[in-house]
Amino acid sequence: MTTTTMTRVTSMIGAALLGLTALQANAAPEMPPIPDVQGDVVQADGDFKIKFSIGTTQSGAQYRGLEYFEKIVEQRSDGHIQVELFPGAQLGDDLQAVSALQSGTLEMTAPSTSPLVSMFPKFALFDLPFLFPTPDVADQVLDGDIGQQMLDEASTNGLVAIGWAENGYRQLTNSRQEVTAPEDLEGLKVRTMQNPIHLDIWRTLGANPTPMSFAELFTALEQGVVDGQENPWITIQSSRFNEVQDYATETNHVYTPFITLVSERFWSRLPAEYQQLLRDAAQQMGEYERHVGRSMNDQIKQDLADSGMQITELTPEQVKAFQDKVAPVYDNWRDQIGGELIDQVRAASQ
Ligand code: KDG
Repeated sequence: MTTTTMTRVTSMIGAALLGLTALQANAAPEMPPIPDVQGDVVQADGDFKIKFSIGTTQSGAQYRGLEYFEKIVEQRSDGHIQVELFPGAQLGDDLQAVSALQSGTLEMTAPSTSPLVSMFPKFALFDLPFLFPTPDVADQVLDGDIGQQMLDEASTNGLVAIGWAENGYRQLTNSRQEVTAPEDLEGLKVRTMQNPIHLDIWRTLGANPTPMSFAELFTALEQGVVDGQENPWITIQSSRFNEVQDYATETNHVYTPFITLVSERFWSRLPAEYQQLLRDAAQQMGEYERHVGRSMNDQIKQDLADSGMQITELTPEQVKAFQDKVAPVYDNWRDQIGGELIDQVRAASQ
C-alpha cells in the first residue's frame, strides 16, 4: 500500500472517529424514565385536540417533560383529549407561539420567561444575575407565593398560565477563547435572548451583546455572526452548540424558568374537570422536567468535554469577580421589578 493511500486511509479513520465522538456527544443522553401516570380517569364532556409547541429540540429535557404531560392528559381523559407535540420551533419561536395562543390558532406553549418581559415586567426578576444561588431556592420561589403571583399576573392578554418548568442555569460558550474573567469578554460578540436585562448584563461585563431569537442561534454561531451564546448545559447539548463552539465556562449567571401557557380561547371551551386535569398535568410535568435536567448536568458536561469542547469550571474567587462586575445591573432594574420581590428571593437564599 503506497504512503498516499496510507495517509488517505488514516485520515478517513481519523475523520470517522471524530464524527463518532461528535455523534456520541450529541446522542440523546440517558434520561430518567417517564413516570407512570398517577390519578384516576376524569369524566367530562367533549373531545379536544391540543397542539403543544416549544423552541427547544426533541432531545432536550423540556421535550421529555412534554412527553410525560401528553401521557398524563391522554390517559386520564381516556383519550378524549389528544396532545400533539411540536419541538424545535416548528410552529414559531417563543414570541410567535405566544401570539398564536392569543389568536387561538395554537393551544399550548412553554417559553422562557425572558422573551416575555415586555409583556410581563415582573418576569425580569428571573433575569437578575446570580439571584438564585441553588435549585432549591428556585423551587421555593416557583412553587411558592411569588410563583403563584407570577402565574396569576400572566393569566391575561388571552393567556392562561398553569405551571412552571425549568430551562435552567445558563452557561457561556464561545468559539474564540477560554473565559475565566470578565476581562476575557472584551469585544466578544455574545448572543442574548430578546431581553433588556440580559443585554445590560453582557454590556456591563464588557462583552458586545446581540439580541436574537433562539430559532436563529445555531446558524448565527455557525456563520460567525456572533462568537458566543449562553444557555443551560442540556440546551447546549440538545441544540448541538458544541459543534460550533469550542469553549464553555460554567458561569451559572442566570436561572431561567419555562412557563406553561394555554390559549384562553381554548381554555374557556374546556369543562372545569379538564381544566383541573391540565393544571395537575402541568404541575407533574414541571417537577419531572426539573429532575431530568438537573440529573443530567454532570453527564452532559462530560459528553461535551469528550466531544472536544474545553469546559472551564470557575473557582469561587473567579465567580465573585463576575458577580462584582455585574452588580450595578440591580440598580438599573430594582424599581421595575420591585425591591421587595428581590429581597424576598434573597431571603429565601439565607
Ligand atoms: O423556546 C426556546 C426558548 O424558550 C429557550 O430555549 C430560550 O433559553 C432560551 C434562549 O436562549 O433563547
